[in-house]
Amino acid sequence: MMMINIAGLVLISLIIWWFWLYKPKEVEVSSTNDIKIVVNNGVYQPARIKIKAGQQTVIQFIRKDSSPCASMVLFPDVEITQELPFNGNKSVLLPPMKSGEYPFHCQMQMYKGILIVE
Ligand SMILES: [Cu+2]
Repeated sequence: MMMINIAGLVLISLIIWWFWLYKPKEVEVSSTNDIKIVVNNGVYQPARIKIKAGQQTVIQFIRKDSSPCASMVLFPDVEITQELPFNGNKSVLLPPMKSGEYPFHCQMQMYKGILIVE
């Protein structure tokens, strides 16, 4: 009985850690071309991307996580949904955007990133 309780506690704290406490390492990229994001271990890396307002941007996603969670990336504000091939690269073309912050994420929002347009 004791063991089960401990296992339950560990599980609960893991869940809390994952959803509320864990912050992906924030790496900022400011660039207009050759932006690459690696999708692995539950994080986009980098997860903060600075791009220029008013011009098209191409971001290349490199997916290394085989879980179905990683198989899609969504940019809800510009209505882009892109499937990412496992162990492959996929370029996503973003239209010119106004300055602001635009989140992007997987379909379940476990992978999270933000585009900073300025
Ligand atoms: Cu997901």
